[in-house]
Amino acid sequence: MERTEPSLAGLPEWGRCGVMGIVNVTPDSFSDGGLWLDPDRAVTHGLELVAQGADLVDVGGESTRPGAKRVTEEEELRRVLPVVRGLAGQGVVVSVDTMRAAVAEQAVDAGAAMVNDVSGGLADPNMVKVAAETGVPFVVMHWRGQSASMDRLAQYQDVVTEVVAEVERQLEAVVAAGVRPEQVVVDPGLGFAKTREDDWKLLARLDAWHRLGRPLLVAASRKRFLGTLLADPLTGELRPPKERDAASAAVSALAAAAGAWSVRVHEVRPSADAVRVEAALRAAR
Ligand code: PMM
Repeated sequence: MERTEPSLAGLPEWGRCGVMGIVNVTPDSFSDGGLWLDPDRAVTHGLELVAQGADLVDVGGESTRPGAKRVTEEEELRRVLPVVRGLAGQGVVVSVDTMRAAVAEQAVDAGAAMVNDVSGGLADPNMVKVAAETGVPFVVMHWRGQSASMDRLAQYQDVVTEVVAEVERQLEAVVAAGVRPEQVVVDPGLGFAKTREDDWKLLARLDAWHRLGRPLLVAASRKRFLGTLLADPLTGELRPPKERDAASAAVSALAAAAGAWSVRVHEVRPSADAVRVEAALRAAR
């Protein structure tokens, strides 16, 4: 498939699908909750991810797993800012994973180069203004509502068409509110108001995003649809999150082949290798 590489304000070009490593500074994220709550450990982990081949590191202080309760803004800032500052201070390209305008703004002041808002500007009325004013790349992910209720919102006639159209509308809305189109990254939001079948259908049709003309971020890492796919055939028990990394890397290779701008993963090395394999194949054509 044709590789569309629209320019993305202020970020380096990798010449292949990028790898975004995840540092969740949370006690309750579904696969790594509690591991990186201490800021020094979180910074060390982020640097390890870069050493393993991450092109950028996504720092988040609030879990968005289905059913998760929201943390206060104060607590989110306390978790995220020292880690953003520590990593950016060492030259790492940092993205901040937040739905709050104040967190995004202060994280950019602390050195973040990108804002990853899983609500695409819908959760906080001030977010789009902050995205416009800071001018950094801004992720518009497909989102239908907060984690506490999102599983009920997974109702589609034709999931691919509807998800792309809803993101396109939000892309138009953020641009109308002052965000430059070159800032925007789009994301199907796998697992957010999606059934397992919806996630597979979206992955099967990543080409449907090309018409938006914006870089595509794919975040499948360790998600439940992979746990279900790899469930124990005897007991039906889901494969635990940390044992979904080979499948996550397989998705990375396929997403790269479908022209994704970047994949977002917990375990970086296998996906960093996978996107390099895909780039070598592409170059040999
Ligand atoms: N998923 C999670 C968190 N942040 N950001 C983007 N852009 N896209 C996603 O699909 C996404 C995200 C949930 O996964 P985690 O708890 O493992 O970080």
